[in-house]
Amino acid sequence: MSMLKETLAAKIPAMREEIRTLIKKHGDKVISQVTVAQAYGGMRGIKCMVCDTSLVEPDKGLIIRGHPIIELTRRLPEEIFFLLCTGELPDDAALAALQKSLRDRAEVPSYVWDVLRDMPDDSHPMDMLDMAILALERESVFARRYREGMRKEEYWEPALEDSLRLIAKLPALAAGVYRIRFNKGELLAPKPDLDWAAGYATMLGVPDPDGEFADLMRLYLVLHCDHEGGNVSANTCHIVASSLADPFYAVSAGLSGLAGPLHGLANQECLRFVLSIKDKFGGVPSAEQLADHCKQRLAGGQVIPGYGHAVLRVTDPRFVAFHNFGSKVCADDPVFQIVDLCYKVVPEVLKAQGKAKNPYPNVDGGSGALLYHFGINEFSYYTVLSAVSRSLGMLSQLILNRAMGTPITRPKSVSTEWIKEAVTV
Ligand code: NMX
Ligand code: MLT
Repeated sequence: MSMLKETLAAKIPAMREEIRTLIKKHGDKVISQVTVAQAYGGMRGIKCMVCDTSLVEPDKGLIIRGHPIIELTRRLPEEIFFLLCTGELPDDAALAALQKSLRDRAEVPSYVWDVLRDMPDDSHPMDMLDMAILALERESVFARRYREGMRKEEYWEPALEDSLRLIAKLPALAAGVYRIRFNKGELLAPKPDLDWAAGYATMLGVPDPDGEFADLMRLYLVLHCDHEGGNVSANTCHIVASSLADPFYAVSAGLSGLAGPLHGLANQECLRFVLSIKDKFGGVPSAEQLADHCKQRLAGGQVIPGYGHAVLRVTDPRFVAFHNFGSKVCADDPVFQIVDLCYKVVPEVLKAQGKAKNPYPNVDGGSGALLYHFGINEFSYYTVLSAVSRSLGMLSQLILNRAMGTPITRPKSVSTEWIKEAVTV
């Protein structure tokens, strides 16, 4: 087993003790309060859950274990998974051990391919990925060990094993979804000598003579990995796993949340929006034309995909990282140029409308243009790429929650009648 397990095993007793002491000494201290508007408004801003893997600062963006995301863009996703789980970046030996653990678990059972091939031709790629993960649930070591009667302190170990099994298979599963759904021919064999993201790039079958597509995949899988605990997918995964449903069930549930257009599906919607602009104006419009187009869209009651955020109040650093990549590899591509023009125009349009609390681009504002540049023009596939990455965050949060003995989630709901009475006393 990898040094990841040993590192976690060494840290978990102190982490448990720290939390036990905190609750014992300060369990009755208030850290947040809830207003009526928050109870009706998506619980925005209420501090009522703990996530140690990462933090989203409204004015800074994603910070993973103390590292701003923009400083991690040259790392491999496997390194980020180690960091999310343990708070440390792996050294060369720990990275190699983790990569070997993934390679050893990468084979996808043939029944999963049968399930995917039997699905209707027009299935959304996210349906297919979800279905594949659910089909794999029968492989869960956590579920088996639970049935056999494992001790609570041991929960994190099979949770880690299931997580490694799932992460190991995700590149092949996701690439298989692409090739089956879009009739790309035979499945391509994984190359064992490649890192996780480059292996995925190869299995997709995208021509990549100079390795730029593999670089994009590494960046993509790092940037989408985690966004603290309250976003829809992480929160959903957390709640489902709190019932001790195993990691396959929990990740599949989280990814169903990611498939919503206000969350992970925004990247497909965003490219659809950018391409519709290209079609309408026969290329890159003027700034004035683009502003008018956006105003019309807002007047029609539609959102501008790829802009706004529930927590961030600045340009998402993940957008900046994608934009920097695009400026290097495809500055002349008109699709990227429209993304670039949106970056200059849309914030002013949203500010003038005065509704969105954050008028700046989020992670999905530009990534689709880069995938399109490399020939992945089936944009219903884009959320699958985010899903592969986001599984790293969901699973690291899950492993830590099982290690800390986090109980089943069960907040109290109240009725509108109850609120009316509460506010009139
Ligand atoms: N375009 C138009 N209107 C917007 C936008 C936008 N991009 N963002 C927010 N608003 C509106 C929002 O619909 C709401 O309107 P109303 O009062 O009529 O309901 C108002 O502004 C206030 O919303 P906020 O409090 O600023 O945003 P909220 O926290 O509720 O939602 C998002 C956050 C991300 C769901 C929202 O900004 C949005 O719908 N953005 C477009 C979709 C998108 O890009 N989602 C991807 C997010 C990133 N991800 O990976 O998940
Ligand atoms: C995310 O990456 O999950 C999104 O930015 C949404 C969020 O954080 O709420």
